Amino acid sequence: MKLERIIVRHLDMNLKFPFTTSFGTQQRKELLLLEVVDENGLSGWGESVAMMVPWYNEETVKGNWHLLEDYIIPALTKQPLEHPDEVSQRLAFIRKNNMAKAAIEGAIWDLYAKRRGLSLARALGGNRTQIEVGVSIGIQPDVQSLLDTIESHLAEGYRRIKIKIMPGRDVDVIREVRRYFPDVPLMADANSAYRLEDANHLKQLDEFALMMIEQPLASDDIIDHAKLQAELHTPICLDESIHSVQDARHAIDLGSCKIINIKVGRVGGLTEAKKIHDLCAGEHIPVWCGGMLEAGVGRAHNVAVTTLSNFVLPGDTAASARYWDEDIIEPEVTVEDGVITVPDGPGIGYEVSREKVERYTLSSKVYRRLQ
Ligand code: OSB
Ligand code: MG
Repeated sequence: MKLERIIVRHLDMNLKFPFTTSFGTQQRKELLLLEVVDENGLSGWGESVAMMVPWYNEETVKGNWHLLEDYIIPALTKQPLEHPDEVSQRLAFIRKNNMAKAAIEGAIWDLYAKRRGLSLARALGGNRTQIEVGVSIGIQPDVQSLLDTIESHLAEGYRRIKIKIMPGRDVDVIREVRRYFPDVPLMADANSAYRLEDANHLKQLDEFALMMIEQPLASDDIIDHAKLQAELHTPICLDESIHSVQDARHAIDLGSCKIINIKVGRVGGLTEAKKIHDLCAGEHIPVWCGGMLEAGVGRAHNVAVTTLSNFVLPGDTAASARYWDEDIIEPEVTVEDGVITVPDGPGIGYEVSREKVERYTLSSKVYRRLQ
């Protein structure tokens, strides 16, 4: 596989709703869309999930572009690639910057699958034809709007509800949610809003039979999470803290979590995501696929990875129409009765609409292979 051309596009899209977490509110979504073109003119697509502001991790949209232009693209166009697994090896000299690496690795995986006439799900070794999904609901202005939002998503068929929590918007809110929805599969995501000193406060959550609490403590911590897990009945799920299969092993060994949220961008790509998946399968740690408010290309990658067998809990991959008036892929990702039917066409299995991409593109740049 020779990468003849790589096109980086900077898109600006409008979310249908303001999304509020313990770190802030976002209404617009800027993202980098990556297209890699091989010697036969075939294209593979990837999406960077870095945010505009380094709230979730240290990466940003602009920072990703710098890494891609100055280090990542030159390293990958130097010599042909046989397999997408080589991408992470070739980029190992770059510390972290996992979302920038994952964006182009995803495009190369898509291209690789298309060259073989395989769906990306199959190329990864996945075998599900349908995946179960839930929805992640941001912090709402008041409890009534939260209850209304939950009700409408349940009516749409979503299989589990995740709500964002933060100090002052936690135990009382979840008590109200449980009063109205006593049996709904429910979980809470704190995005690192608490400290170990809050353990007694967080123990109050044990009475609500939550499926899990996601990333209660610091975004780089696995030590205090182990101490907290020893005090809580509610399973802890790690999101922000897991950047690699090594991190996953450490967290499992320490007892820092009972569940892992796999985000392809956070761990540097599909190859590493698969390694974490396989490790967790062997350790009887269930995994699920997180979300970063992806546009269609990133969403399609999430659908494909979720077909691996140890993705046993519903993920955050909601329908395109939940986020966007108009997504950039055709057809859009749709959810029926809480389930997405995995496309079986080559690669990601959704067509990228160049016309729609054009509409959201702020700027773009073409990089050519050095002869
Ligand atoms: O912590 O899972 C998170 C969105 C942006 C950054 C971090 C997170 C999220 C979500 C949204 O929870 C999931 C989605 O609907 O894409
Ligand atoms: Mg999270």
